[in-house]
Amino acid sequence: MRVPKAFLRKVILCVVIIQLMYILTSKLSTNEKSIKSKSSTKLEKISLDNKRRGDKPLNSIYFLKTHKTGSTTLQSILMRYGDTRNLSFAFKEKNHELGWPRVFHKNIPIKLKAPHSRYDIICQHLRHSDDVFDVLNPKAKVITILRNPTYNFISTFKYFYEKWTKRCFGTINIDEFLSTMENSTSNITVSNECVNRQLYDLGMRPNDTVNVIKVKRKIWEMDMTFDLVMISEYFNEGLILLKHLMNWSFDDIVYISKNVQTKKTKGIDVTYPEAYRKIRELNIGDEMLYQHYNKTFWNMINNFGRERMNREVSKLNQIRDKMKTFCIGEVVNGTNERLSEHNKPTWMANKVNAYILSEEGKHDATCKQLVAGEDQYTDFLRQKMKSLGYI
Ligand SMILES: *[C@@H]1O[C@H](CO)[C@@H](O)[C@H](O)[C@H]1NC(C)=O
Ligand SMILES: *[C@@H]1O[C@H](CO)[C@@H](O)[C@H](O)[C@H]1NC(C)=O
Ligand SMILES: *[C@@H]1O[C@H](CO)[C@@H](O)[C@H](O)[C@H]1NC(C)=O
Ligand SMILES: *[C@@H]1O[C@H](CO)[C@@H](O)[C@H](O)[C@H]1NC(C)=O
Ligand SMILES: *[C@@H]1O[C@H](CO)[C@@H](O)[C@H](O)[C@H]1NC(C)=O
Ligand SMILES: *[C@@H]1O[C@H](CO)[C@@H](O)[C@H](O)[C@H]1NC(C)=O
Ligand SMILES: CC(=O)N[C@H]1CO[C@H](CO)[C@@H](O)[C@@H]1O
Repeated sequence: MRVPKAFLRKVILCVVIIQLMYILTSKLSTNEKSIKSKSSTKLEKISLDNKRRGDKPLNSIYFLKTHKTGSTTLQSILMRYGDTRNLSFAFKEKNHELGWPRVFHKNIPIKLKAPHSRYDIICQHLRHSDDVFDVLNPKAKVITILRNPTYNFISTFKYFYEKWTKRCFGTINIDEFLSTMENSTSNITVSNECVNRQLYDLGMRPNDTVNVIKVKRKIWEMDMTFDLVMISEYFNEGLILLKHLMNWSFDDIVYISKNVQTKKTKGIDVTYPEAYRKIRELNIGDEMLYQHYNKTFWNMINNFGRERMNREVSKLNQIRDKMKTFCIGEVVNGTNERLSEHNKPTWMANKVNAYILSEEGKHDATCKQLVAGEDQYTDFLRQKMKSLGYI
């Protein structure tokens, strides 16, 4: 049987193409695998049963504090932990951040006096750079927290400086913004530093946060650096993982929510589906980041055991309920005159809630620590570090 030449050529071409594709994809997938196995080393190394470190709780931690993610609540847990144990913190002489929005530089925090040289805890707002590791206790665990980028965006829009919102979006009214986005056909271009704010806090330049390749590289670097990336939507589960990472107790992770907006960003406004699609697109870098770490997070929970997690979360909730009943008299608007100085919100007070302590709570050190405002607690700890001779 004679086979036409043209047909043979086609068959050969096909075979060659298929082989090429096979080689390419297998190469790609091994590449991916090697990146994966490499990148998961740090996150998988976490020993959630604390045998290898000799049962001692760990006292050093770097928390990269992202904006509008529930990070103030987590920060207050770390400040209380360090306060109770006289640990050292990285602070500036004044202010309550570490140079944000400038990228972190090791000369920004106040130097420690000998024999201390490296900070036990870094948990103030900063824009990440690896300089952090030059001044941090080398044994420190490294954590951060991320939130669904769409809610993070809306929350930032509503909460941040009006000047910033106006510069970025031309209006400070979220409804006006959404309704304009909804039917506008032109491409949305938002100027620098207006979107992908989580990657921005993580140290990326604004232009790079929309570059898919660079975002992937950033995620890969983070996989090598971070011991735990918490997810705001599963805050309590994250705390349980933190507790095990650090070998801390339930009492160490009890908290009272901080800086919660009185009009919380809970869901999306269904009037503007198209606008929300565009917001998601604009925050593509943060979206990739979030999807990746949501997966990692749930892998960690599966390794930990779902049942075990549920048990621990409900125990945490029981302890929190008890603590709240004991400590809190009343939840009020942040501008309420009856708030005492040490727990008055100093930032956007009219937009967040605050707590008035119960009679017993007013005389209890832990209750006072639990509700202390971010700025006041920072001032207090800085003063204490001076009196302990750390700085
Ligand atoms: C912390 O420092 C204070 C003041 O020196 C001291 O009274 C207290 O015992 C210290 N606490 C711990 C846990 O070391
Ligand atoms: C957008 O356009 C649709 C269809 O023309 C219209 O029904 C809708 O009201 C518009 N939405 C806004 C927010 O202007
Ligand atoms: C939107 O951007 C795309 C890609 O950059 C471009 O091809 C398209 O023409 C733009 N559309 C408008 C209406 O500007
Ligand atoms: C970032 O992007 C904007 C808009 O595309 C451009 O004007 C600006 O020069 C870029 N900045 C840097 C540092 O690349
Ligand atoms: C995060 O992961 C969980 C578990 O896989 C999933 O149920 C949830 O929908 C994810 N969340 C988002 C926003 O993707
Ligand atoms: C909180 O109080 C301020 C000032 O009294 C007021 O403008 C604001 O609307 C109040 N917020 C809420 C949620 O009640
Ligand atoms: C505070 C705390 O969680 N301590 C634990 C540290 O790890 C050992 C060994 O797993 C436990 O027995 C402690 O309870």
